[in-house]
Amino acid sequence: MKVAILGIDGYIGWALALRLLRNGHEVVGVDSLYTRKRVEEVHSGSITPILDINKRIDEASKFFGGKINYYQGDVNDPEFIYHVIGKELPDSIVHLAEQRSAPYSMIGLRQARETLIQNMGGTINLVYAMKDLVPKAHLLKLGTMGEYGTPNIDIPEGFFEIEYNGRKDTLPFPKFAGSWYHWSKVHDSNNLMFANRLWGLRITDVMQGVVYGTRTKEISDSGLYTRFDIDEVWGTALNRFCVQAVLGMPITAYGRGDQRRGFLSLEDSIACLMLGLEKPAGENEYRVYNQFDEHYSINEIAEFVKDGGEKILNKEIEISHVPNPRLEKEQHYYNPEHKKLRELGYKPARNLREDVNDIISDVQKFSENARKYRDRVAPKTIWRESAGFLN
Ligand code: USQ
Repeated sequence: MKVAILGIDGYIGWALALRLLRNGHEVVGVDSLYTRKRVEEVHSGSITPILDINKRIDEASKFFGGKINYYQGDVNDPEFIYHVIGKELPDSIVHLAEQRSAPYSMIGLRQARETLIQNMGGTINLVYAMKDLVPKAHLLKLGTMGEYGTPNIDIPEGFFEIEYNGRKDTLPFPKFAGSWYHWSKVHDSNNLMFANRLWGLRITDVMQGVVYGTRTKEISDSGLYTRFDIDEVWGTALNRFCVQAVLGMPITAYGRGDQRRGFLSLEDSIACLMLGLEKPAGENEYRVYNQFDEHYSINEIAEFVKDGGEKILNKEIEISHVPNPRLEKEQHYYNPEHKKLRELGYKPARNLREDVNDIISDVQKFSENARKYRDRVAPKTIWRESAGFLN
């Protein structure tokens, strides 16, 4: 299968490229390198060593065989994306080329606009390019569990049956996101649904939970690390907590810490994406997967890191309930369905509690780098103080 990965230089894109190469697929890689630039913009960086894009692609081919045809450019540029899709005619396209940080989108108007315009612009370009050039190809698009928010009822996988004033219908489940970033994904989902109705494009819209970890089988074998961010803008909860433990900083549970999220390891995320590619949406099908392994509260994962970290690091680890910089419920009902991937054959290989130990050992290896960004770890981006045009 020929797979185009848009966003190949990112946390998930890179790990997926290695898996596809190892399994003998043809890989086309596309990236604008904006994540590298935007992480630098907040004076931070990946603590795992990541090579220059061309070098890391050469190394991957040396290690796993195969070749990645790489194109540097912006999915938000229609001419560029038409050129790549028209030249390569991929069987499947994985769209990861979006601004993926909720805090980044909340820094101010410029970042909010960048996020909304970049994300929605890229997706609309892509569906037009697909209908014109590869109408039978399968699109696997990364959305987020955060599109649903935390309603006081069960969350289905995309659609639900509803009865209102005595009449019934099956409708998209209402979305209630909590950042401009998460809303950009909601808008994308709406646009994908419409593109599917218009042209019958085959689409899998993945509502993915928070991904954690440093390793996949390929990364452990090759040492070709994917990026690992730790700062308050680009780092995510469990990864950050492990770094805080190693650096001897208190674990920052925002607010009460009873907010719950779906989590899955990088290894399991790649396994799910591979399954979605190998068992694609059918003709005319738009399907939605809720992609996570288990849900935990922030307090629970903070406790796992404290327990695991105290044993490995042989020191006391503090959990600190800092004022919540975000706009989110800190105590709520949470019961999202996640059956469809399991029905396709997904079996989680990893376990969050055990993975904490691996992440801590890897972070220890790169603790010099982590120390460089120590002053970027504490939360500073406050949702209600997002800067406007006049700031
Ligand atoms: N949190 C803390 N302390 C921290 C960092 C985060 O308590 O130091 C809490 C947040 O308040 C939030 C939860 O952890 O309740 C998750 O925050 P996060 O920063 O780990 O993740 P989030 O901003 O939601 O975004 C991340 C990825 C995004 C992906 C999303 C999946 O950056 O690309 O779409 O996870 S989900 O959260 O399911 O929407």
